Amino acid sequence: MALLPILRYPDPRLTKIAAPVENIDDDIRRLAADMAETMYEAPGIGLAATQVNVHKRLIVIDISETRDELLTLINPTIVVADGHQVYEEGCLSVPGIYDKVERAATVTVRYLDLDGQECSLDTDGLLAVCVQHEIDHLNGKVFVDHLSRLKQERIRSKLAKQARITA
Ligand code: K1U
Ligand code: ZN
Repeated sequence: MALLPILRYPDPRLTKIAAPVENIDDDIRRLAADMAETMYEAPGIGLAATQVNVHKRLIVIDISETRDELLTLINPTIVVADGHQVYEEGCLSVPGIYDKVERAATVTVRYLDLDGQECSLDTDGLLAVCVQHEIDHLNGKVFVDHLSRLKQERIRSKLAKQARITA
């Protein structure tokens, strides 16, 4: 397995729309394993393939405290979304920035697992937030895009300053 580099906002590659996975083969299984390792090491509770510069519709999530409830979702689609919730989100591509985002309170997501089986997940709370956050990545959107223009500008300049310091 391998740790993969994570793209940082405002890298334009984070705005690409990911293509559906056509074949669940060993390459996809290896990518999923590498993404899980990268998410656990970061550490994070989710990761989308877009964030590691692979533009395929694949996400990994583990919101458990024990870090042993890995979900791998291929070609995830939200088929039902209901209600509203506000959660303070972070993002491995936007390090050190946290802000409140409003999203659906409950979602039903359909996806394929690593065996190509069709699955459906009804979820709420943090898992629903995380699923929506990761599917946003596959659609070229980061949580910052949900914030005001002023906040987006402040975040861009803060991250640019950090990048200059660490260069
Ligand atoms: O997609 C990502 O960048 C991962 C992101 C997922 C996420 C967090 C919060 C709300 C919605 C989606 C993260 O994992 S940021 C790091 C984080 O939240 C965390 C890290 C370690 C332990 C617990 C949480
Ligand atoms: Zn993110």
